[in-house]
Amino acid sequence: MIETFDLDEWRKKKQYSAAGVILLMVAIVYWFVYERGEIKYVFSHTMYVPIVLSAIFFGARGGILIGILGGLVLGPLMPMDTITGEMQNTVNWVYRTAFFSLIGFIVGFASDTTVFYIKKIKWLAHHDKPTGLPNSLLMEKIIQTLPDLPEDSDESHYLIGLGIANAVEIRMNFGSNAIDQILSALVGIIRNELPDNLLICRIHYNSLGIIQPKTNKIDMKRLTQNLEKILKKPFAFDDLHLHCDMYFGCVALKRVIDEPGTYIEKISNTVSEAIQKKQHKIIFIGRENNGWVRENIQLLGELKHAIEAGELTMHYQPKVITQTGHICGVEALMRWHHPTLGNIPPDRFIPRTEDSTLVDQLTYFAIDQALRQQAKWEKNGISGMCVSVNISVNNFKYHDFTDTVLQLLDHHGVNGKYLELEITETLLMEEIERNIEKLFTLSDAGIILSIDDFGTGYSSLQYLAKLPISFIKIDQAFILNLPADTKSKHIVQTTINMAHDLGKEVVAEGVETKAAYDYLKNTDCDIVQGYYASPPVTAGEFENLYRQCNGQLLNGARGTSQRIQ
Ligand code: G
Ligand code: G
Ligand code: MN
Repeated sequence: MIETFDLDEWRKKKQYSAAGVILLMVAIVYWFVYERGEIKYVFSHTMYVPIVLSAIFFGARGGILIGILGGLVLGPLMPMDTITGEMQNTVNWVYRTAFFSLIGFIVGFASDTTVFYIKKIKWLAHHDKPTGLPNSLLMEKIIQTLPDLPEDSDESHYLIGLGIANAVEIRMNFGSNAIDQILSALVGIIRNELPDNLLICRIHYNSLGIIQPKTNKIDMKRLTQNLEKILKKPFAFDDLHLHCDMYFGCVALKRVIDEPGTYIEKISNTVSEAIQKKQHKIIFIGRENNGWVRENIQLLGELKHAIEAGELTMHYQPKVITQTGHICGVEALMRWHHPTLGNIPPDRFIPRTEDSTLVDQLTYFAIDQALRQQAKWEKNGISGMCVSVNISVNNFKYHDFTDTVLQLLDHHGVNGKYLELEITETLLMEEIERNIEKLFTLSDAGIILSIDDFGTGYSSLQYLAKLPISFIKIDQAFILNLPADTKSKHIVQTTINMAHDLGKEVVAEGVETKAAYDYLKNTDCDIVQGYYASPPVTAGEFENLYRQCNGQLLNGARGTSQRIQ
């Protein structure tokens, strides 16, 4: 923040010395006028200097006081003419005194008003008006003053962020002052029920920031448990009791190392994450993971450039028809080779991108590359490859997503049946109603749709039957331990039966061993994908692989299977 000149502080600091100087000046003016020998002339006007000074430093009252004092000093005791000893008329000095006081008052009033507004602006810059709480700027300043704690101490400073997840809903239905009132009520409860060394601030319209300095883990646990209880209560707004979905995120630190401004960002991020995952969250900031927020945001910032600079590429993992061992398609998986950070694993940037507005560009890139590759293979004699691309439900939030996909098919001259879109189970089911129509538009164009990571979320069987989904991809977690793990076997078997009953096919992901492959073959799993057949490889490597095995990657004969390569 830019520090501006603060009249109020300056006044307070200088008041003692100013008082001395002013009185001295009054005396000097008296002496000066007396020495000049006559009050008739202009010299008496010099008295305005101490009057104005006093008004600036002490306000209207100071101005009037020195006005009167100055008037009296130059008043009855000061002769009109020191040589002749002629005295002043009373009206003369009384009028002058009144005038001095008036000027003192006017200047003092102006000075007081300025100070009042400076104080107000200063307060507003550091506080939230509706709740009167310190704002994020002041909170950040307070954080910067937290003392360092030893690394091995069991105490930390805790920065808690607390957000209302359904704030938009509340604001739309009850107006924005509902949020102000709820937060004020919450602050009241926190002050009553939690330790009183907490410093509470408002960091966004829907969230509070709380500083709990120097606390050990046990006390902090108790505090978060109490906070959880408090957050479950309904909050009063006018005569109503409103339910707020509130989540908190907590940042623990031993010492303040970051540049100012970054802690509020960290708190906001943990709150957002807590809201998104619908669970309270605690993270620890030590020296080693200090840069995580910044790095994440920076990565996102670089992603657009990375797409243009060709740092992103697609790798392809073959999918194999279980019974014959023939390659029927590939899953396109994104890889980022960063010029300084090296290979960045997809889990480091994809989930963040999927939640950001960059998701449409990322998916556009993936589909564009995959279709270009498909067309190229088709031309080079590797025909009938269905390329699947992972998409996010957030893609559907862009209203032109389906049109864009259809245009891309058209642009590359690829038939819709050679493009498969994989959507994770959890995300698909969460927002199904909104996206159903779009799924049908895609499937009407011949595009294959599949549910990814099946078994990790909760699918509605009703939707599963109704949706134009062709494939169910069983999550790796259930495949990796086949055939040893009985539970996995039950789940896989049940899923396959159910999918077949619904007229859908099953893909097993994460097939790493011959034993798993054999098991899947005997349970009528339709397609397998995994390291046993091949890891994800570059387009060129895939071409070589395909040609070497003539499209048959595994030996499909029942009971005698073996990798052909
Ligand atoms: O190889 P693997 O580490 O590639 O992939 C990790 C995760 O990233 C998987 O869950 C996969 O679905 C996802 N992923 C890989 N490539 C893409 C992509 O192009 N788009 C999207 N949305 N997700 C991808
Ligand atoms: O979520 P999705 O199914 O899109 O993710 C595919 C992920 O699984 C990719 O990260 C890919 O590299 C990885 N993968 C592919 N085959 C295997 C395998 O056989 N074993 C393991 N552990 N991972 C695999
Ligand atoms: Mn996938």
